[in-house]
Amino acid sequence: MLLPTLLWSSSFISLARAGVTVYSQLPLGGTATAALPSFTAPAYNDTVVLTPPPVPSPPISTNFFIQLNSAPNGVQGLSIQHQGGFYGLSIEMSVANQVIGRNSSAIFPQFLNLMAALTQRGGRAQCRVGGNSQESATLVTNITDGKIIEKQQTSNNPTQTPNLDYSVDLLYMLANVSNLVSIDWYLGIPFYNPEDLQMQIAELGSQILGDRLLGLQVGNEPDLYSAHGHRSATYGPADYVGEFGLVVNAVNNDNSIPNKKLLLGPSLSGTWAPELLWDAGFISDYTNSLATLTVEHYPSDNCNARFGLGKAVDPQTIYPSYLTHTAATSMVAPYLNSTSIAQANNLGFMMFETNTASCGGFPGLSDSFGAALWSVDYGMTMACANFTGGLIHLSGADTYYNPFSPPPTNMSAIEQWTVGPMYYGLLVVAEAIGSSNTAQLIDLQANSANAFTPAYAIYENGECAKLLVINFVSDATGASNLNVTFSIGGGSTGEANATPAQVSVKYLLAPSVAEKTNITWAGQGLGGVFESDGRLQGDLNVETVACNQAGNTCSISVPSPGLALVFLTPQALSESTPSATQTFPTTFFTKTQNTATIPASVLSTSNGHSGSSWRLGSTSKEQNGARGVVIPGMVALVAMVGAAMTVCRALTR
Ligand SMILES: *[C@@H]1O[C@H](CO)[C@@H](O)[C@H](O)[C@H]1NC(C)=O
Ligand SMILES: *[C@@H]1O[C@H](CO)[C@@H](O)[C@H](O)[C@H]1NC(C)=O
Ligand SMILES: *[C@@H]1O[C@H](CO)[C@@H](O)[C@H](O)[C@H]1NC(C)=O
Ligand SMILES: *[C@@H]1O[C@H](CO)[C@@H](O)[C@H](O)[C@H]1NC(C)=O
Ligand SMILES: *[C@@H]1O[C@H](CO)[C@@H](O)[C@H](O)[C@H]1NC(C)=O
Ligand SMILES: *[C@@H]1O[C@H](CO)[C@@H](O)[C@H](O)[C@H]1NC(C)=O
Ligand SMILES: *[C@@H]1O[C@H](CO)[C@@H](O)[C@H](O)[C@H]1NC(C)=O
Ligand SMILES: *[C@@H]1O[C@H](CO)[C@@H](O)[C@H](O)[C@H]1NC(C)=O
Ligand SMILES: CC(=O)N[C@H]1CO[C@H](CO)[C@@H](O)[C@@H]1O
Repeated sequence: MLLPTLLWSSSFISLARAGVTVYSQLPLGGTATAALPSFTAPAYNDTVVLTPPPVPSPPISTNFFIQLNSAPNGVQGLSIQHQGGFYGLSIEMSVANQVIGRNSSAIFPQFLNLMAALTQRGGRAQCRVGGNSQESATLVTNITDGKIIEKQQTSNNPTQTPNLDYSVDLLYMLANVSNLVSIDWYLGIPFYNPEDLQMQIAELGSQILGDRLLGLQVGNEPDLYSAHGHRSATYGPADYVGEFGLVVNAVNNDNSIPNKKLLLGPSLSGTWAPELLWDAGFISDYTNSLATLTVEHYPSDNCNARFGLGKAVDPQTIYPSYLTHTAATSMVAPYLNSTSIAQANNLGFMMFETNTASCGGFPGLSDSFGAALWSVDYGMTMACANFTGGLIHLSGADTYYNPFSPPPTNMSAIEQWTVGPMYYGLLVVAEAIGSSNTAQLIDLQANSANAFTPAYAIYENGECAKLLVINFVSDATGASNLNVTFSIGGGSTGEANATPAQVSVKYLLAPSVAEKTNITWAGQGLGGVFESDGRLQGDLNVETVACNQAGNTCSISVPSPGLALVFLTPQALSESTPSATQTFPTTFFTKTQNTATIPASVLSTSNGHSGSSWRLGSTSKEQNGARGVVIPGMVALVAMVGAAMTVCRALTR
């Protein structure tokens, strides 16, 4: 096997190691004994709690009926069949060494545990390593101290995007992860300078990840390139289509990239309508090169609070808009034409990067139980609308929306990870869509399409397998708890009665939508700030509900707030309920000092920016503000990398 020369040189240079990391052995679940050091709190330690929206007045109807077909055949508008792992993660490339592992042989067991919980339910998981930081990422042979990733101070860069250096060991790390947990990966080709393409990540990614590499993104939010100063003011959809062709040619002429159908685009943020790209020939020109069509979108942004950009948004004021089904349907509506165009062209269509709000999310909102309900409703709505996947973005410790966060590097000897509400959304959707690769969904328009009580049916292997009901109303009195009665077959379906004698129900629960840490899924949780080793804790609680088989009905309750996933067959329950937890032991923790900091202004282009007001502010480069402000958490990790060993073994594989 011929490998690029870079591989060889990296192996030599990394032989020069620097001993800067000290390890100590701690027992699994070891607890802190020392006082916490005091410094600016990371976002996940922010104690801001919002006030839940008032109970709707007039009150919603809490008793309603759902008629289900027993087989998919009779169901109008059922979605395409979905693969397991529909809902995955988009990991900002610059934090991969804080979230996934330090290098190919020091993978964080907490990450593996968290991902294993998803793959045990969904059969596999999809992860993207990329974002704005991929756009200027350079494969280098010699990062100081053998780190796999290093961010450069970029005071000379007019758009203040971090230059990211990475070593090939980053890719070996991803391959090693996939050997332990069933994760498929997406990477991105740097695209700020299409005349001087850097194809190493495509070449090495293909060689090292093989079939585990699902796609290579070409351009992250190109509809913002002009506003962010990466292209001229006149840059438009046709220009992007033309530039995309340069990558198509490069791939087609590159023997190191055997799969020629791996490219992803156009990854629009919502500034250009996708139709502009379809009309410019994007799909017809590149059908043989495209793996999947992609878009990226956030419903709002917190850029004003974070960077003084755009309009100020008060989290409390917009909180209610997240807590209805309309949030999901309005996010998905602009793409309905495109998911159908994708289907007609035998292409997937993914929401490639999304979360509650760009610029780090909103305190008290993005890290609340309400965000977990929002994310389930959003994921299910995308699946109903024939998206083929959605990736929830995860970035540095300064963001409120992370599904999970490692502790600050200099505290990790004594602290555990923090799991946010968004992670529970991933868990629930992993179970709802399951691992059969046959799941077809329908939005039931339940309760006369009441926006506070969306419900979905999930058909698998030719039968009605699951029912999911969300109650967005936060009402501690219990007066808004739902009593949902359903029938399978019979009634208007023309099918034989098919309601089973009993069903199993798992609940996603918290005392209020504003709750931040006391969240449980089927009785199990991942604790609060610094409390998780990535494994669900507590006893599994699956409720069995007896149905009225003679009357062909079944009634389940759904607390306010809360969510019920009803398993209509024993197979559906066992498919989504791992009998044993796959566990990766926590064998070591770092004890390093933070060694590098980057300005807040750099973060302003590296946290997934596509909120509506972002474009306005970013046109003025000087407003990108606050140079030199230190953000704890967004730091480069110090580690020793011995890529030489890895490379030699890879060569003999
Ligand atoms: C951890 O890092 C922060 C930010 O760099 C610093 O203020 C704090 O003193 C450090 N704590 C320890 C225990 O080193
Ligand atoms: C987290 O918050 C608690 C309570 O506000 C505070 O005591 C602690 O120092 C904070 N920890 C960090 C790492 O910010
Ligand atoms: C990662 O891969 C390298 C070789 O490719 C191997 O030496 C190392 O043990 C692997 N680590 C894990 C955790 O699998
Ligand atoms: C869907 O997109 C195609 C291609 O751009 C366009 O011709 C058509 O008018 C669009 N249809 C709707 C309903 O927007
Ligand atoms: C999804 O695709 C299926 C199969 O083509 C179709 O019947 C259904 O109407 C589509 N749903 C939406 C919302 O476009
Ligand atoms: C739920 O609704 C069903 C059907 O209307 C009814 O028989 C049952 O008593 C109700 N349960 C509760 C707890 O109100
Ligand atoms: C946690 O939430 C549950 C409801 O989901 C509630 O019964 C319990 O009392 C709460 N525990 C604490 C410590 O607040
Ligand atoms: C990875 O990092 C660990 C801890 O820093 C170190 O012991 C190990 O040698 C490194 N492995 C490689 C392959 O670089
Ligand atoms: C010391 C050393 O070898 N530095 C080199 C590191 O790599 C860059 C390019 O990747 C070179 O420019 C440096 O000279």
